[in-house]
Amino acid sequence: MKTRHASRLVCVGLGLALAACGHETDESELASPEHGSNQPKAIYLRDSNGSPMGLASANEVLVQYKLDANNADKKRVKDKVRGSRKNGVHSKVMKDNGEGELELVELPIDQTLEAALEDLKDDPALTFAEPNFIYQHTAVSNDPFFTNGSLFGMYGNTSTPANAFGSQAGEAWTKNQICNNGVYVGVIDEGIMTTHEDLVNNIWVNPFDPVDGRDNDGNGLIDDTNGWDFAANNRSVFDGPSDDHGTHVAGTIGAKGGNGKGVAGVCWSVTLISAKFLGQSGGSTLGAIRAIDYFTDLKRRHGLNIVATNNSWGGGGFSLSLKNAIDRANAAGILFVAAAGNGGSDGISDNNDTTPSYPASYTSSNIISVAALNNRGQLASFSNFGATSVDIGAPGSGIVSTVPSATSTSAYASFSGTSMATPHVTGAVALFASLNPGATAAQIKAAILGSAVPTPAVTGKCVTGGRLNLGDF
Ligand SMILES: [Ca+2]
Ligand SMILES: [Ca+2]
Ligand SMILES: [Ca+2]
Ligand SMILES: [Ca+2]
Repeated sequence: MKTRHASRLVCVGLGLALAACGHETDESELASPEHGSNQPKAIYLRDSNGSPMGLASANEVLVQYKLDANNADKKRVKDKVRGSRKNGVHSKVMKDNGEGELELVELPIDQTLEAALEDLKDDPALTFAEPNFIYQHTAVSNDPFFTNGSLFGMYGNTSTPANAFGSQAGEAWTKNQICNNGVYVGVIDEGIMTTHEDLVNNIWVNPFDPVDGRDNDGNGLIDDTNGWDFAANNRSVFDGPSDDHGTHVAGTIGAKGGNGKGVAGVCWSVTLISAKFLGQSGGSTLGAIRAIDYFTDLKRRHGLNIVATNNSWGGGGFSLSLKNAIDRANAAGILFVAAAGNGGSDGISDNNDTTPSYPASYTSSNIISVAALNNRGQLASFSNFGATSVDIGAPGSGIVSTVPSATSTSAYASFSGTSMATPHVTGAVALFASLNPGATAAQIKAAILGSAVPTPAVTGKCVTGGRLNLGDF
């Protein structure tokens, strides 16, 4: 049976691959019991005025005992928050200064940091209790493609280098507003080069299905370690240099920043999961649906904090089954960030209001449809637009990111396309989710669209009439 085909939105200059293939696979049963949720390792704290304080360990609290606190006091303090001793320090200088022990208390998984601090604040044995903040070495990119002026998509008005038409990521970083690896993003695309030097630290390793030839987590996929290849129906999500588009997209979302190598993605720390469904000749509706449902299942059964999927692909006509899959993701609180499209067969901007481009043009409320702007804030010549059907503009022309070389070593390349604009927005979703752990998908989408900077090139050409601005989260 032939299925409808989706083509990747490839880079301008490389041509649009509109190719057919029909990988048929059995739908797997998704019937295992729910597992416990994965608690983020870090949360972003704000003070009572809403001002940013920074990242802190989500499951730890520091308690400063008074000098005369005894063991019974210390037990009472920990029992109050059902915590356990993890570490402590009582140095000579502390004693000489009349201070008791400073103890690091680990909280149980169902105890929030905020509640623990509230419970401890008036304890008579304590001078104070406070978060165990997480410090980064620096949040200024030292990545060569950032510092040499090649990475305009990450720049802001006041970053160094600067470009007002960038996503403003560089400004967020200098405020220490950075992502954390307790936030997960699905990349529905070609595969990702999981061993790339600038990605390897942010690639998901499935804790629910160890490599043993068995489908331990019961999702029908044996040893889906880094995700799954729904095109070839196997566990290798990276199959060589042809997985360049997926690897490029992944780098814009989450290439490691501040490591002195290559590029910096919007999110220096985030967990990337690959759902490969585009092979060398494209992908199919069935593959896309299986990829989308893969993430919905991971979130529903395991509680993985998957906030968005990145969808830099398009093609085909209206598919109810594909829309249904997007709606299932919506019900699980997963945003679907989608490329507006690259102008169809002639590569010249189309109006999606009159000529829909799927999946971006589905009406599902979790979709954010993204147009591409160049480094002068102009709509890219190929970029689709739509006053009601496209949401926002983002950098998508001359975007440098991670790719495999011809011999599958780590490399970098410049691509253009709404495919490249989309992951800037997906990265912004992950950043906002990192900074606001309780935010719903609808709240995250509203924040992304609400922060857009009015931009003449897209006035009346997208819902926000503006471009991505993640510098004011
Ligand atoms: Ca599995
Ligand atoms: Ca296994
Ligand atoms: Ca494969
Ligand atoms: Ca880097």
